[in-house]
Amino acid sequence: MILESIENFAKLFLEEIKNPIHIISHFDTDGITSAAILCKTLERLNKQFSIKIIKQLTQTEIDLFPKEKTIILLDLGSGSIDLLALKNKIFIIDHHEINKNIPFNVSIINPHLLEEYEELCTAELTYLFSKSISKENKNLSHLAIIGMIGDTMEKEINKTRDKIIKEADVKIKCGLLIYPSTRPLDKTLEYSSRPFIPGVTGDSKGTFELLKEAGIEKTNKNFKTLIDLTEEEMKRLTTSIMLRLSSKEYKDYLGNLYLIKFFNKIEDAREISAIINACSRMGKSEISLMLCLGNLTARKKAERLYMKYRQHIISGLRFIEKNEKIQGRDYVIINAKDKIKDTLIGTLASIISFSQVYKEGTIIIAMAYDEDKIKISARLAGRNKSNQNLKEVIDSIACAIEGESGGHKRAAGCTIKKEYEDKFIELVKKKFEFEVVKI
Ligand SMILES: [Mn+2]
Repeated sequence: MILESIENFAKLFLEEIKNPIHIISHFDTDGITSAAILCKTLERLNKQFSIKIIKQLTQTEIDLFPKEKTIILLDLGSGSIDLLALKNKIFIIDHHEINKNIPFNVSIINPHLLEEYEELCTAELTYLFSKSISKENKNLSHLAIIGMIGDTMEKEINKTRDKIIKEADVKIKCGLLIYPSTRPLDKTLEYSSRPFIPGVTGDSKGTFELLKEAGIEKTNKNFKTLIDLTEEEMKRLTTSIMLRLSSKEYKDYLGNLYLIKFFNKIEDAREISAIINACSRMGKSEISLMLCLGNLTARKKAERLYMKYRQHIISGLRFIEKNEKIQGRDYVIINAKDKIKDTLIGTLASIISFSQVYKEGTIIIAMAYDEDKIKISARLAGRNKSNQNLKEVIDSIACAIEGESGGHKRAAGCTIKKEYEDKFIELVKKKFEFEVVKI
């Protein structure tokens, strides 16, 4: 089903290929890996193209489409499909929800439009597209895996995904989802914040005790990495860590590690995904793209950026901790203004929602400036208990002040104009104080 529509889509695309091509892709891991697959595919067809990586497909971006080129959108476009009735021929590969009125100038691959829905990310779809153009592109499958991990889809393995995993020669290792899995274990455990392991995180003595208890010893100068552990060692380590976590918690940290070949080394796909994501969020998507294309200089730059990114996250958390917040009974508003990058505010809100700073069910609203706009992220603290639907809340507030919003029940966000900063805060307060009265 899906392969058939991808083949038709590829046929249409190849007919257009004499025209100059402009790729526009989303800046997260899925978007970047998709763009890398398409770049390689076009390169192998000896086809010239231009490319732009963006945070969001806004009307301003659409107005900037080069008029004479064929456009291909990756991991974008479904949400704004009604704005795309243009003179350009537009191709879209995407997996976000979509209404069914597709303009005449648009050809699209989106699993939601198929009779039989199968969950696939854009990198996987782009890979299937690329492979239908040439079998030679099979060696791009590892990029599809990184994209899939980036969109956290590894818990659901469907038929098509299973095939891609096999083609990518992924080694799947069952065990602990502690991270990074390719660094010596003592460091990995000591710096582990998700999960926070009592007596181990931030405690080097405690870390050595745990490793001793699990019977893991130094080989040569260093401890083994998580991915190098034997099955037996993994079992013992898992037991020792589980004993220190609550039962509710530990289920989240058991799962599959996806080991792929990247730059001729075995790597944890999550780690590569985190590096790509970090570069983009630091405003350097071109480096994440070059990294996916196998560029060595980009790899070095990317590692440095990744370190810098983690420092930004830590200082962002510190900033939030130290500065004044607007605190209601069931919500907290963190207005970071220009002190935190707009591309990091969502990640920070997520980290805070997972920590135990706010009681279960508290609504965390974090705001940061993005030029003349404000990026807002909303998260629910704790795990799964609250019935609050954040998307509905944010949609209704954004709608009242000409904002653009999106997301789902537990994590939502919007962008508003800066002039509505106070108005937004006022609306949030009104909304929740009203709800308290209602109860
Ligand atoms: Mn995606």
